[in-house]
Amino acid sequence: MRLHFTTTGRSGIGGRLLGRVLSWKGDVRGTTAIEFALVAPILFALMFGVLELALMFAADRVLNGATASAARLGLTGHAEADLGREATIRAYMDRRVAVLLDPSRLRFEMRTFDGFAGINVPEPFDDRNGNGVYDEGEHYDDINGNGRFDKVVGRVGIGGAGAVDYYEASYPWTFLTPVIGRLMSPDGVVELRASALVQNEPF
Ligand SMILES: [Ca+2]
Ligand SMILES: [Ca+2]
Repeated sequence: MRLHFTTTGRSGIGGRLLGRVLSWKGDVRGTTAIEFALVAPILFALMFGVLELALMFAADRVLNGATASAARLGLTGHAEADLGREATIRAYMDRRVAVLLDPSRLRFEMRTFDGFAGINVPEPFDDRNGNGVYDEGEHYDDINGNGRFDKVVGRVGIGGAGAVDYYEASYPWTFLTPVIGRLMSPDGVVELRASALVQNEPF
């Protein structure tokens, strides 16, 4: 941003102002510093934002991969010594996500069904707008008592041999870069989600 003026006289307030502007024009180093000071915060915010977006997509892949692997571990009936099957799966899940996520903020739930029938049964809800799906604000019966609406109910926990088990993970990814975070969601938090449905082996 360089200022170029041509003038024939510098009388009065306008002239004095013009004189100052012209004297600033001569100091190129100062202008460059001001330009950098103005542009740098935007540039750094963009750089961090792009980095955070890339991290979020990587975290999403980690969450999906971990959930699929946890479900595969679950269907084999494997349990570590001193741990039950469920605790073994939870510990495995925590280890897998820890590369990019904070396991203490991870929500990981397991539900079980006797067979594939009934897996698409949601908690009963009052479909006020008649669109056939649950929408935020519609009343629902919290059958499994977890404080939120579930598209898949089932019994809490995992089942034995031959049972159909459903694994669901979610993680609140919080953006540190305000502008990019606001673009993604009003509060700068994006809920990453992953789920897996498997039938247990006859272990
Ligand atoms: Ca609805
Ligand atoms: Ca519920």
